[in-house]
Amino acid sequence: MSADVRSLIALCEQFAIERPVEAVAPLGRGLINETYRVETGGGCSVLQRLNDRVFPAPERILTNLARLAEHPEPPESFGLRVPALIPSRTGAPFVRDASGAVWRLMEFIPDTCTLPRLQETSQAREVGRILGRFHRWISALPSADFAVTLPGYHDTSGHLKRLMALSDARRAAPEMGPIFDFIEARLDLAEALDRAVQSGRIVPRLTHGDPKLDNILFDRDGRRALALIDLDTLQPGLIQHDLGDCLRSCCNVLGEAETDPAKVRFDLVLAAAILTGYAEVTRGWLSDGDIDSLFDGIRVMPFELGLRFLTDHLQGDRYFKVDRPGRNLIKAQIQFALVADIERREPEIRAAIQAVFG
Ligand code: GN1
Ligand code: MG
Repeated sequence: MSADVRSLIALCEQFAIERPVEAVAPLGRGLINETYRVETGGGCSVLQRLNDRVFPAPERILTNLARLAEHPEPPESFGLRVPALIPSRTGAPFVRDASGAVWRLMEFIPDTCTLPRLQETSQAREVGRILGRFHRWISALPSADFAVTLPGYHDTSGHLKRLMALSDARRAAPEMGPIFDFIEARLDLAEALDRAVQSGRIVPRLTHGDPKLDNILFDRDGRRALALIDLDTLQPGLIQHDLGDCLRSCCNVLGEAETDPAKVRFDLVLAAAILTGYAEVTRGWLSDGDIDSLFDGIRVMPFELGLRFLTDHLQGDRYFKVDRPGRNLIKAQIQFALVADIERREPEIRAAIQAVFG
Protein backbone atom coordinates (compact mmCIF):
# COMPACT_ATOMS: atom_id res chain seq x y z
CA MET A 1 0.00 0.00 0.00
CA SER A 2 1.77 3.17 -1.06
CA ALA A 3 0.55 6.63 -0.27
CA ASP A 4 -0.35 9.13 -3.04
CA VAL A 5 2.00 11.98 -3.81
CA ARG A 6 -0.26 14.69 -2.45
CA SER A 7 -0.55 13.08 0.98
CA LEU A 8 3.21 12.41 0.96
CA ILE A 9 3.88 16.09 0.32
CA ALA A 10 1.46 17.04 3.11
CA LEU A 11 3.39 14.72 5.44
CA CYS A 12 6.74 16.24 4.45
CA GLU A 13 5.40 19.67 5.22
CA GLN A 14 4.89 18.70 8.82
CA PHE A 15 8.67 18.36 9.14
CA ALA A 16 11.09 21.24 9.70
CA ILE A 17 12.25 21.73 6.11
CA GLU A 18 12.64 25.26 4.83
CA ARG A 19 11.81 24.96 1.14
CA PRO A 20 8.63 23.66 -0.46
CA VAL A 21 8.65 20.05 -1.63
CA GLU A 22 9.10 19.74 -5.41
CA ALA A 23 9.00 15.98 -5.93
CA VAL A 24 8.54 12.72 -4.01
CA ALA A 25 9.51 9.37 -5.56
CA PRO A 26 10.04 5.81 -4.28
CA LEU A 27 13.63 5.10 -3.23
CA GLY A 28 15.74 1.97 -2.74
CA ARG A 29 15.11 -1.77 -2.59
CA GLY A 30 14.18 -2.17 1.10
CA LEU A 31 11.92 -5.10 1.96
CA ILE A 32 10.26 -3.67 5.08
CA ASN A 33 9.58 0.08 5.19
CA GLU A 34 8.11 2.39 2.54
CA THR A 35 10.89 4.76 1.46
CA TYR A 36 10.75 7.95 -0.65
CA ARG A 37 13.24 10.47 -1.89
CA VAL A 38 11.99 14.00 -1.28
CA GLU A 39 13.30 16.89 -3.36
CA THR A 40 13.10 20.50 -2.30
CA GLY A 41 14.77 23.45 -4.00
CA GLY A 42 17.54 23.22 -1.44
CA GLY A 43 18.38 19.49 -1.61
CA CYS A 44 17.00 16.06 -0.82
CA SER A 45 15.80 14.10 2.16
CA VAL A 46 14.45 10.62 2.79
CA LEU A 47 10.88 10.04 3.98
CA GLN A 48 9.99 6.67 5.47
CA ARG A 49 6.88 5.04 6.80
CA LEU A 50 8.01 2.59 9.46
CA ASN A 51 6.43 -0.83 9.11
CA ASP A 52 4.33 -1.38 12.23
CA ARG A 53 3.55 -5.00 11.31
CA VAL A 54 7.29 -5.70 11.66
CA PHE A 55 8.30 -3.25 14.39
CA PRO A 56 5.94 -3.59 17.36
CA ALA A 57 6.66 -0.04 18.57
CA PRO A 58 8.22 1.99 15.73
CA GLU A 59 8.69 5.00 17.98
CA ARG A 60 11.42 3.01 19.78
CA ILE A 61 13.50 3.28 16.62
CA LEU A 62 13.30 7.05 16.83
CA THR A 63 14.15 7.00 20.54
CA ASN A 64 17.26 4.98 19.71
CA LEU A 65 18.21 7.40 16.94
CA ALA A 66 17.78 10.33 19.31
CA ARG A 67 20.07 8.55 21.79
CA LEU A 68 22.61 7.96 19.05
CA ALA A 69 22.46 11.65 18.11
CA GLU A 70 23.49 12.56 21.69
CA HIS A 71 26.75 10.74 21.01
CA PRO A 72 29.32 13.09 19.39
CA GLU A 73 29.23 12.64 15.63
CA PRO A 74 32.37 11.03 14.22
CA PRO A 75 34.88 13.67 13.01
CA GLU A 76 35.22 13.92 9.24
CA SER A 77 38.63 12.23 9.38
CA PHE A 78 36.99 9.11 10.90
CA GLY A 79 35.28 8.39 7.58
CA LEU A 80 31.74 7.58 8.71
CA ARG A 81 28.73 9.73 7.87
CA VAL A 82 25.55 9.26 9.89
CA PRO A 83 22.34 10.63 8.34
CA ALA A 84 20.66 13.12 10.69
CA LEU A 85 17.02 12.92 11.67
CA ILE A 86 14.95 15.97 10.66
CA PRO A 87 12.47 16.81 13.44
CA SER A 88 8.85 17.78 12.90
CA ARG A 89 7.83 21.43 13.09
CA THR A 90 6.79 20.81 16.69
CA GLY A 91 10.20 19.30 17.52
CA ALA A 92 9.08 15.65 17.58
CA PRO A 93 11.29 12.95 16.02
CA PHE A 94 8.40 11.59 13.91
CA VAL A 95 4.93 12.40 12.60
CA ARG A 96 1.86 10.16 12.76
CA ASP A 97 -0.56 10.09 9.85
CA ALA A 98 -4.34 9.79 10.22
CA SER A 99 -4.07 5.98 10.41
CA GLY A 100 -1.57 6.23 13.27
CA ALA A 101 1.44 5.13 11.16
CA VAL A 102 4.83 6.57 12.12
CA TRP A 103 6.74 8.58 9.46
CA ARG A 104 10.21 10.03 9.75
CA LEU A 105 12.33 12.30 7.62
CA MET A 106 16.09 11.91 7.37
CA GLU A 107 18.94 13.74 5.73
CA PHE A 108 19.86 12.37 2.28
CA ILE A 109 23.63 12.10 2.07
CA PRO A 110 24.44 13.75 -1.28
CA ASP A 111 26.76 12.44 -4.00
CA THR A 112 26.41 8.83 -2.91
CA CYS A 113 25.16 5.61 -4.45
CA THR A 114 24.55 2.00 -3.43
CA LEU A 115 26.20 -0.83 -5.34
CA PRO A 116 24.02 -3.67 -6.65
CA ARG A 117 27.07 -5.94 -6.32
CA LEU A 118 30.73 -5.65 -5.40
CA GLN A 119 32.95 -5.61 -8.49
CA GLU A 120 36.38 -5.29 -6.90
CA THR A 121 38.21 -6.38 -3.78
CA SER A 122 39.02 -2.72 -3.06
CA GLN A 123 35.26 -2.12 -2.67
CA ALA A 124 34.99 -5.13 -0.37
CA ARG A 125 37.77 -3.74 1.78
CA GLU A 126 35.83 -0.49 2.01
CA VAL A 127 32.74 -2.44 3.13
CA GLY A 128 34.78 -3.99 5.95
CA ARG A 129 36.19 -0.60 6.93
CA ILE A 130 32.81 1.11 7.13
CA LEU A 131 31.34 -1.69 9.27
CA GLY A 132 34.44 -1.66 11.49
CA ARG A 133 34.27 2.11 11.90
CA PHE A 134 30.60 1.90 12.75
CA HIS A 135 31.27 -0.76 15.41
CA ARG A 136 34.10 1.29 16.87
CA TRP A 137 31.94 4.39 16.94
CA ILE A 138 29.01 2.72 18.72
CA SER A 139 31.23 0.65 21.02
CA ALA A 140 31.44 3.62 23.39
CA LEU A 141 27.68 3.44 23.97
CA PRO A 142 26.18 1.19 26.64
CA SER A 143 23.94 -1.24 24.76
CA ALA A 144 21.54 -1.31 27.74
CA ASP A 145 20.60 2.33 26.91
CA PHE A 146 19.10 1.21 23.61
CA ALA A 147 15.63 -0.23 23.20
CA VAL A 148 15.05 -3.55 21.47
CA THR A 149 13.25 -2.42 18.32
CA LEU A 150 12.64 -5.90 16.97
CA PRO A 151 12.36 -8.58 19.68
CA GLY A 152 13.75 -11.97 18.62
CA TYR A 153 15.23 -10.49 15.43
CA HIS A 154 18.39 -12.62 15.29
CA ASP A 155 17.12 -15.38 17.57
CA THR A 156 17.83 -18.14 15.06
CA SER A 157 16.41 -20.89 17.31
CA GLY A 158 13.21 -18.88 17.68
CA HIS A 159 12.90 -18.55 13.89
CA LEU A 160 13.50 -22.28 13.53
CA LYS A 161 10.86 -23.13 16.14
CA ARG A 162 8.27 -20.92 14.47
CA LEU A 163 8.93 -22.56 11.11
CA MET A 164 8.72 -26.08 12.53
CA ALA A 165 5.50 -25.24 14.34
CA LEU A 166 3.72 -24.38 11.11
CA SER A 167 5.31 -26.75 8.70
CA ASP A 168 3.11 -29.86 8.95
CA ALA A 169 0.31 -29.00 6.57
CA ARG A 170 2.65 -27.55 3.99
CA ARG A 171 5.32 -30.23 4.05
CA ALA A 172 3.25 -32.33 1.71
CA ALA A 173 4.15 -30.05 -1.21
CA PRO A 174 6.78 -31.96 -3.20
CA GLU A 175 9.27 -29.06 -3.32
CA MET A 176 9.27 -28.83 0.49
CA GLY A 177 10.78 -32.30 1.13
CA PRO A 178 14.41 -31.51 0.26
CA ILE A 179 14.21 -28.10 1.93
CA PHE A 180 13.05 -29.55 5.24
CA ASP A 181 15.64 -32.35 4.97
CA PHE A 182 18.29 -29.65 4.58
CA ILE A 183 17.00 -27.76 7.63
CA GLU A 184 16.58 -30.84 9.81
CA ALA A 185 20.17 -31.84 9.15
CA ARG A 186 21.21 -28.52 10.70
CA LEU A 187 19.07 -28.13 13.84
CA ASP A 188 22.25 -27.71 15.84
CA LEU A 189 23.44 -24.79 13.76
CA ALA A 190 20.58 -22.59 15.02
CA GLU A 191 22.06 -22.72 18.53
CA ALA A 192 25.73 -22.28 17.69
CA LEU A 193 25.93 -18.63 18.72
CA ASP A 194 23.62 -19.12 21.73
CA ARG A 195 26.06 -21.72 23.04
CA ALA A 196 28.99 -19.32 22.64
CA VAL A 197 27.04 -16.65 24.57
CA GLN A 198 26.01 -19.06 27.33
CA SER A 199 29.60 -20.20 27.83
CA GLY A 200 30.68 -16.55 28.08
CA ARG A 201 32.96 -16.80 25.02
CA ILE A 202 31.14 -13.98 23.26
CA VAL A 203 29.12 -11.12 24.70
CA PRO A 204 26.16 -9.15 23.35
CA ARG A 205 26.95 -5.61 22.22
CA LEU A 206 25.21 -2.83 20.38
CA THR A 207 25.01 -3.78 16.69
CA HIS A 208 23.63 -2.44 13.42
CA GLY A 209 21.57 -5.57 12.76
CA ASP A 210 21.24 -5.24 8.97
CA PRO A 211 24.58 -4.29 7.34
CA LYS A 212 23.68 -5.63 3.89
CA LEU A 213 25.25 -4.16 0.77
CA ASP A 214 22.17 -2.04 -0.01
CA ASN A 215 22.67 -0.27 3.32
CA ILE A 216 26.19 0.92 2.51
CA LEU A 217 26.54 4.26 0.74
CA PHE A 218 29.53 4.68 -1.55
CA ASP A 219 30.78 7.84 -3.20
CA ARG A 220 29.60 8.43 -6.76
CA ASP A 221 32.39 6.45 -8.41
CA GLY A 222 31.91 3.51 -6.07
CA ARG A 223 35.37 3.73 -4.55
CA ARG A 224 34.94 4.86 -0.96
CA ALA A 225 32.27 3.66 1.45
CA LEU A 226 30.93 6.74 3.24
CA ALA A 227 28.02 5.64 5.40
CA LEU A 228 26.11 2.71 6.84
CA ILE A 229 22.42 3.58 6.73
CA ASP A 230 19.15 1.97 7.93
CA LEU A 231 19.57 2.09 11.69
CA ASP A 232 16.14 0.57 12.44
CA THR A 233 17.64 -2.54 13.99
CA LEU A 234 20.36 -0.79 15.97
CA GLN A 235 19.93 -2.82 19.15
CA PRO A 236 21.80 -5.24 21.37
CA GLY A 237 23.04 -8.21 19.32
CA LEU A 238 26.28 -9.95 18.40
CA ILE A 239 29.23 -8.80 16.31
CA GLN A 240 28.92 -12.20 14.60
CA HIS A 241 25.42 -11.28 13.42
CA ASP A 242 26.69 -8.11 11.76
CA LEU A 243 29.81 -9.61 10.19
CA GLY A 244 27.93 -12.76 9.17
CA ASP A 245 25.10 -10.78 7.61
CA CYS A 246 27.47 -8.43 5.80
CA LEU A 247 29.33 -11.39 4.26
CA ARG A 248 26.04 -13.17 3.52
CA SER A 249 24.92 -10.20 1.48
CA CYS A 250 28.19 -9.09 -0.15
CA CYS A 251 29.81 -12.45 -0.94
CA ASN A 252 26.73 -13.90 -2.64
CA VAL A 253 27.61 -11.93 -5.76
CA LEU A 254 24.56 -13.07 -7.70
CA GLY A 255 22.44 -11.39 -5.04
CA GLU A 256 19.36 -12.33 -3.03
CA ALA A 257 17.15 -12.12 -6.11
CA GLU A 258 19.02 -14.85 -8.05
CA THR A 259 16.62 -17.64 -9.03
CA ASP A 260 18.93 -20.62 -9.67
CA PRO A 261 20.28 -22.11 -6.43
CA ALA A 262 22.80 -24.19 -8.44
CA LYS A 263 24.64 -21.01 -9.41
CA VAL A 264 25.06 -19.64 -5.89
CA ARG A 265 28.63 -19.24 -4.63
CA PHE A 266 30.23 -17.66 -1.59
CA ASP A 267 33.03 -15.44 -2.91
CA LEU A 268 35.98 -16.06 -0.63
CA VAL A 269 38.18 -13.37 -2.17
CA LEU A 270 35.57 -10.73 -1.36
CA ALA A 271 35.06 -12.22 2.12
CA ALA A 272 38.78 -12.04 2.89
CA ALA A 273 38.89 -8.43 1.68
CA ILE A 274 35.90 -7.43 3.85
CA LEU A 275 37.48 -9.05 6.91
CA THR A 276 40.81 -7.38 6.12
CA GLY A 277 39.17 -3.94 5.92
CA TYR A 278 37.30 -4.63 9.15
CA ALA A 279 40.45 -5.78 10.97
CA GLU A 280 42.39 -2.76 9.73
CA VAL A 281 40.11 -0.33 11.55
CA THR A 282 39.26 -2.48 14.61
CA ARG A 283 42.61 -4.20 15.16
CA GLY A 284 42.73 -5.75 18.61
CA TRP A 285 39.09 -5.05 19.38
CA LEU A 286 37.67 -8.52 18.77
CA SER A 287 38.34 -11.07 21.51
CA ASP A 288 39.64 -14.57 20.79
CA GLY A 289 36.10 -15.85 21.47
CA ASP A 290 34.73 -13.37 18.92
CA ILE A 291 37.19 -14.55 16.29
CA ASP A 292 36.55 -18.24 17.06
CA SER A 293 32.81 -17.67 16.57
CA LEU A 294 33.09 -15.76 13.31
CA PHE A 295 32.73 -18.80 11.10
CA ASP A 296 29.52 -19.76 12.94
CA GLY A 297 28.19 -16.23 12.31
CA ILE A 298 29.00 -16.50 8.60
CA ARG A 299 27.23 -19.86 8.34
CA VAL A 300 24.26 -19.07 10.53
CA MET A 301 23.13 -15.77 9.01
CA PRO A 302 22.13 -17.12 5.57
CA PHE A 303 20.57 -20.10 7.38
CA GLU A 304 18.51 -17.77 9.55
CA LEU A 305 17.42 -15.59 6.63
CA GLY A 306 16.48 -18.74 4.69
CA LEU A 307 14.30 -19.82 7.63
CA ARG A 308 12.70 -16.37 7.74
CA PHE A 309 11.97 -16.26 3.98
CA LEU A 310 10.56 -19.80 4.07
CA THR A 311 8.36 -19.08 7.09
CA ASP A 312 7.03 -15.98 5.39
CA HIS A 313 6.30 -17.96 2.22
CA LEU A 314 4.35 -20.54 4.23
CA GLN A 315 2.49 -17.81 6.08
CA GLY A 316 1.40 -16.00 2.93
CA ASP A 317 4.11 -13.31 2.49
CA ARG A 318 3.14 -11.11 5.40
CA TYR A 319 6.58 -9.85 6.41
CA PHE A 320 8.88 -9.32 3.40
CA LYS A 321 7.67 -7.40 0.36
CA VAL A 322 7.41 -9.71 -2.68
CA ASP A 323 6.91 -8.98 -6.37
CA ARG A 324 5.03 -12.26 -6.90
CA PRO A 325 3.84 -15.31 -4.95
CA GLY A 326 6.60 -17.90 -4.59
CA ARG A 327 9.38 -15.29 -4.43
CA ASN A 328 10.07 -15.91 -0.73
CA LEU A 329 10.43 -19.64 -1.39
CA ILE A 330 13.06 -19.06 -4.09
CA LYS A 331 14.83 -16.55 -1.85
CA ALA A 332 14.94 -19.15 0.92
CA GLN A 333 16.45 -21.71 -1.48
CA ILE A 334 19.11 -19.19 -2.53
CA GLN A 335 20.08 -18.60 1.13
CA PHE A 336 20.24 -22.34 1.84
CA ALA A 337 22.42 -22.83 -1.27
CA LEU A 338 24.73 -20.18 0.18
CA VAL A 339 24.87 -22.09 3.48
CA ALA A 340 25.81 -25.25 1.56
CA ASP A 341 28.64 -23.49 -0.29
CA ILE A 342 29.91 -21.93 2.96
CA GLU A 343 29.97 -25.43 4.50
CA ARG A 344 31.85 -26.87 1.50
CA ARG A 345 34.43 -24.16 1.88
CA GLU A 346 34.68 -24.19 5.68
CA PRO A 347 38.44 -24.94 5.84
CA GLU A 348 39.26 -22.12 3.43
CA ILE A 349 36.98 -19.66 5.21
CA ARG A 350 38.45 -20.56 8.60
CA ALA A 351 41.96 -20.17 7.14
CA ALA A 352 41.03 -16.72 5.80
CA ILE A 353 39.71 -15.69 9.24
CA GLN A 354 42.96 -16.90 10.83
CA ALA A 355 45.07 -15.12 8.23
CA VAL A 356 43.31 -11.84 8.94
CA PHE A 357 42.82 -11.97 12.72
CA GLY A 358 45.14 -14.76 13.90
C1 GN1 B 1 15.17 -6.77 5.46
O1 GN1 B 1 14.18 -3.81 4.96
P1 GN1 B 1 15.53 -4.23 4.62
O2 GN1 B 1 15.58 -4.53 3.20
O3 GN1 B 1 16.55 -3.26 5.12
C2 GN1 B 1 15.29 -7.40 6.84
C3 GN1 B 1 16.69 -7.97 7.06
C4 GN1 B 1 17.05 -8.94 5.95
C5 GN1 B 1 16.94 -8.21 4.62
C6 GN1 B 1 17.22 -9.13 3.46
C7 GN1 B 1 13.90 -5.57 9.83
O4 GN1 B 1 15.94 -5.59 5.42
O5 GN1 B 1 16.73 -8.67 8.28
O6 GN1 B 1 18.37 -9.44 6.12
O7 GN1 B 1 15.62 -7.68 4.46
N1 GN1 B 1 15.00 -6.41 7.87
C8 GN1 B 1 14.14 -6.68 8.87
O8 GN1 B 1 17.35 -8.38 2.29
O9 GN1 B 1 13.58 -7.76 9.00
MG1 MG C 1 16.34 -2.67 7.28
